[in-house]
Amino acid sequence: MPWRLVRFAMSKKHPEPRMFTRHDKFRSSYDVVIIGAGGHGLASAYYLAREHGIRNVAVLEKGYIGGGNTGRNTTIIRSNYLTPEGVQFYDASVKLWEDLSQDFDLNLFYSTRGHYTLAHTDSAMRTMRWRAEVNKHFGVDSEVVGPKAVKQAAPMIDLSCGGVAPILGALYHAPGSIARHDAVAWGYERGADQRGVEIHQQTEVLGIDVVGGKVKGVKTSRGYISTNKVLCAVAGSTPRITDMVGLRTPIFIHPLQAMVSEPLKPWLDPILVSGSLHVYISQSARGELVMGASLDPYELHATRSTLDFVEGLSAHMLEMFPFLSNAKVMRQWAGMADMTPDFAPIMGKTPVEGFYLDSGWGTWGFKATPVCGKTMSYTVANDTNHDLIKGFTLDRFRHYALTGEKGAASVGH
Ligand code: FAD
Ligand code: PYC
Repeated sequence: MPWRLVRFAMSKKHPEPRMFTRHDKFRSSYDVVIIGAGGHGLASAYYLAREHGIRNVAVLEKGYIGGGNTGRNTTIIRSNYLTPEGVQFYDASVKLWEDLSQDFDLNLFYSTRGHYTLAHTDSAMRTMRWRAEVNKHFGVDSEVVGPKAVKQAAPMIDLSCGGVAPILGALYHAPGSIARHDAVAWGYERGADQRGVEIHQQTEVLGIDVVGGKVKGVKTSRGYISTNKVLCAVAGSTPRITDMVGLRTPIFIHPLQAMVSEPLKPWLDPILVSGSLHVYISQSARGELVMGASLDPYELHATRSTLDFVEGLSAHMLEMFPFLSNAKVMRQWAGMADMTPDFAPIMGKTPVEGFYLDSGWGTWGFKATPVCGKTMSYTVANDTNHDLIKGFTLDRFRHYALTGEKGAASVGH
């Protein structure tokens, strides 16, 4: 048994170093208050401190670190989007992911697997070609491949999908990866904490003080905080916060569910997504099959999971992989996804001075965690939208200048 473990077990004098500091009181004011200790809020705090020298920052979290969608997602990282704005943004994120474990000195289990978006119809093939061309134009590694290449990458697949929806080809994206999601939150949180940022768990924001169109402070379940800058990073709860400052957005909340199987011997290297069968799958380092489907079709502000979901997903999964018929589902869960009309996020400055949005992350925001931290910290520090988020601002809805990303939203969510 390692000596450190024995010491920890036997003596109160040698406690295990904590990942971050607990603060019992607030400071009287903060330069920036961030609502939400998910990956996005914590990454923004980290880069505010590291790159902009702004350390007088509080991150307020009503639950626990990473307990929102950051700890509920299926960890797919890719940049094979459809719009120029999306491709460039997510590509910048993938580049940051590649060095993040070293950056944190913490193993994120970042694992590049290759990502196949399967096409079962002629129109799906057309969209794959479209995405491949836009991707290549911006230097992103994507190409259309035939069924043979799919079979080579995933030999256990039934290319006819039980005769229901034969696979005609796929968009292959070599950089497609997965990572350990909790560790991402912990890495950002530890890095922010070491630089003087305060993270307050069990602290719910109940109101935002706006005077003359400017942010003045935040009311919380643990008291009042003065600040002139608030960043809202509360995926799935955004409308509750925007209501506090009288801001309207076109965000609707839908549940997104997922499930994992019991651990199996490694048999699936790549990540596979099928828009027509509404399923996606990867195999984690622990051997579990991580699986998901489309959004639940109803609006719901709750993380309820359903039997219907397990039955539907399993049926389609067996069309692709009939040999899994005896595999057991180990657990299932749901998250609340804040959906926008064009399937792109809503980021940046708002008409309320000092109130910034990192929202509309729907079903696709885990992969964006590092680039959100970079771009939102810049935007908050300089009170100017970062160039990379200019296609994602709230006022695009006023001007009907949408950033239509639905064709790249994984399972055709
Ligand atoms: P969160 O991690 O949700 O953090 C927001 C935090 O705000 C929460 O911890 C919450 O408790 C807190 N909060 C809310 N209200 C308040 C308040 N009033 N006061 C204080 N704190 C508050 N994306 C991908 O890129 N790839 C995927 O494979 C993928 N799969 C997904 C699968 C599922 C099942 C789900 C649900 C989502 C998936 N996503 C995926 C989307 C991704 O998880 C999210 O977009 C991303 O995690 C959002 O991160 P965040 O930090 O903005 O939000
Ligand atoms: O954005 O790739 C993605 C994704 C997969 C599942 C949910 N989101």
